[in-house]
Amino acid sequence: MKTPDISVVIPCLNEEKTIRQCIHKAQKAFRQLKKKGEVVVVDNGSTDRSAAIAAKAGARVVHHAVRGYGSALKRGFAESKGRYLIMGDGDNTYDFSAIPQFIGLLEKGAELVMGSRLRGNIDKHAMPWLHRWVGTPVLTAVMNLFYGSRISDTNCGLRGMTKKAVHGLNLRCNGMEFATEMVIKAAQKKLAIEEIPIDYHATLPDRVPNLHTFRDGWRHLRFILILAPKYLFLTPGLVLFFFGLGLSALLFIRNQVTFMQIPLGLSTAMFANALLFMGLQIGLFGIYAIIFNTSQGLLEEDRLSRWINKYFNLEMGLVLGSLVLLLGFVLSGITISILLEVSNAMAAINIPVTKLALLAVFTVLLGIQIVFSSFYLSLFNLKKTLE
Ligand SMILES: Nc1nc2c(ncn2[C@@H]2O[C@H](COP(=O)(O)OP(=O)(O)OP(=O)(O)O)[C@@H](O)[C@H]2O)c(=O)[nH]1
Ligand SMILES: [Mg+2]
Repeated sequence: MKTPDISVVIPCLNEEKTIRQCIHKAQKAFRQLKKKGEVVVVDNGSTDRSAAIAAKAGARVVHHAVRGYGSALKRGFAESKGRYLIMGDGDNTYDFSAIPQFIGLLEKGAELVMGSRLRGNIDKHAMPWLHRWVGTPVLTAVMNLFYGSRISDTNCGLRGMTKKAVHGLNLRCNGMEFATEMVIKAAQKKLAIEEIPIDYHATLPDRVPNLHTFRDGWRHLRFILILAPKYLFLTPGLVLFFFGLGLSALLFIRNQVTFMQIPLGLSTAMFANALLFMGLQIGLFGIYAIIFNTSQGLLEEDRLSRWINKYFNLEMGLVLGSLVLLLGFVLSGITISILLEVSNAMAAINIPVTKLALLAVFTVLLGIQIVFSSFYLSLFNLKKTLE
């Protein structure tokens, strides 16, 4: 028997009312294209008649015990025989009649073809207002900014790809982050990504939605952020560091600095130094995270990560750290000698405003520290997302 050119993979969890229609539309597309195709339905422990209906409609049904959207798709891709793969949901929200357009682009050399609901037609009740105008555009914008993709609907579940490309991506997420992971890795690998506008239909009114706006939106955003240490840690860290350094240097060099007629003194100097310190701290988080990501094979190496892996080693850190410490000791020595000259060494200097400033500065620092540390620590929990 001739092996199929096209494999349509449908992850399926209790879709008995719609799965048949999805399969039929895919088969119609194969006939239209005059190509041999197969529909692989990955049943994820459905408790309804989905599997039996799918088999009767002519699909190859694969049972996969590990739950999750990504888990089902990974299995489906592994089972597929076609050179071109199409993925789409079994709830009849995506229109498989668009398959020929996807195949057309793949034949022209695209490696990943993304559907775009936002550029196509969305049925009146198909997408909640918040997803249409906030969730999807924001997540897509962040993806484009962080990973250099140029797409308009990162969450779209109707996609086409070559089998070769998808196997090279080493996709690991079992949950719905799978959809995001695919775009991140494809963009990083600089695959040829194309996009086509598609229709998006409403689900049946009695279907219980699996997607929870805030919980799932946040799950995607969190995944996008923690895999982008360059933007999450390194950039804010360097901004804080250089701002603190600049301000600190300015206050040190010039005796009288005023900002909007307010003279800047000791409290500002303390704040500037604290920012400098915190900037370094967050920048270091970025470096740890980049080394972690590449060592675990979570992300492809790029110029920055290669540079960091090359220069940031223990010996370099020890030399740099010792030099900074030495500088600190020298500055402390100078400070102590000046203090001894101008005051009684035993007298406590007690300026109330300075105390308050200290409290304020360190409360801010503590806040920043907690936010970035929790992001950093969440990297270690990434295993849960990947299993
Ligand atoms: N959520 C979820 N979907 C699964 C799973 N296994 C297979 N699927 C299928 O994956 C496809 C996408 O799931 P949907 O629940 O439609 O996800 P969605 O379109 O993001 O969200 P809503 O349609 O708004 O609930 C459907 O065909 C599901 O049947 C699973 O374990 N979890
Ligand atoms: Mg759906």
